[in-house]
Amino acid sequence: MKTLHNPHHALHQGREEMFRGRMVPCHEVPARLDFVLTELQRRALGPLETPAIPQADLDAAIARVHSTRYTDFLATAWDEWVAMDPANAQRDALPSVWPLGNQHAFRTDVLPQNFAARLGVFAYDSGSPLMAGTWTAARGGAACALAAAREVLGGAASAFALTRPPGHHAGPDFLGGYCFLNNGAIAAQALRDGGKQRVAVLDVDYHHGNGTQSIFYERNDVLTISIHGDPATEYPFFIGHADERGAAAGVGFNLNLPLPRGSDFTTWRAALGQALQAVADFKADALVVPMGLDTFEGDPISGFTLQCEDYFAVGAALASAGLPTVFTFEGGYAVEAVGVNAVNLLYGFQRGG
Ligand code: SP5
Ligand code: ZN
Repeated sequence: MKTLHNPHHALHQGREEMFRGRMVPCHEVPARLDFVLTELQRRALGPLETPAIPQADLDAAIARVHSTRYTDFLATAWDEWVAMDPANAQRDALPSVWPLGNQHAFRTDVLPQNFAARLGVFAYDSGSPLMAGTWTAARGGAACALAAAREVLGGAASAFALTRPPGHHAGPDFLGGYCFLNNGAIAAQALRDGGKQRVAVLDVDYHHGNGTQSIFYERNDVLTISIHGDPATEYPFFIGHADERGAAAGVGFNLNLPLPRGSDFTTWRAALGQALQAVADFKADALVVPMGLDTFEGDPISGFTLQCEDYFAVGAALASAGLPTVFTFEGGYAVEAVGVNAVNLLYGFQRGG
């Protein structure tokens, strides 16, 4: 399996995130990717490359899943943050005011001139700091996702987009959950545009893949599935319940499998079986796996109890779908273990189901 990794990832390096009224060190750190890369080298899973994608192709692929209003905002966000106050150059940008949902009569059709307010229109939490290199890093990640999709379209059995910041919480026009551009959605759409008729996205991160769900919610050509901590107690809290089945043409093409905090691998694996049955029923011809490793017992912000060895079985089960597969790198915050866990999963996949 070829890995496409993002040479710009470390340009995104948040200092602190807001947690319950105070600032705490960021969990989503550059070392996460470095541990995966080192482990990939050590165990020789396959070639390691950086993507070679023309800028115009990249822009087009991003525009297939994100609104221009949102990407225009991201492209200039840092400069506008600093323009508010030169002292802002020393601090990451975080929102502190939000319009809530439209049912509250707060308007988002008219963008405020005040940048901090505009940030609140496009961000749904205060845990996802944005800095000078965020846009470059996020674009570099989208290029990995597109390059991985092209690998598979070119006939490869699988490819891995190893990038951060992660993507699965980013929606058509919003950031959050450490995510800015939805790499898994970009890969899924690129697979569709490259000729795959039915693409399944099976999100195995601890947290619900709300961004991906939102992007494809009204579509029947992309099946979105997520196995995650029950939003009743777990982030992102306001979405990810089992009764969200899709809308309009997409009714029946979204499947949420929330599990209680504390669930072990036996429980998790049963949900994976259900997810794979849905992929088979859908008759998908390609698969995208937003691969979070925050289901690991040692994860500092999550609540499942998977062990390092369990990831081999996860990979093997995913391989049993028998589909060309793109993996993206999502969460996983037990930094020293994330490389081993990621490569165990990919090895399990490569060995076959
Ligand atoms: C991609 C991904 O896994 N995003 C997860 C975003 C979770 N954001 C909220 C996490 C709250 C962390 N709480 C910190 C506790 C410090 N002791
Ligand atoms: Zn996560």
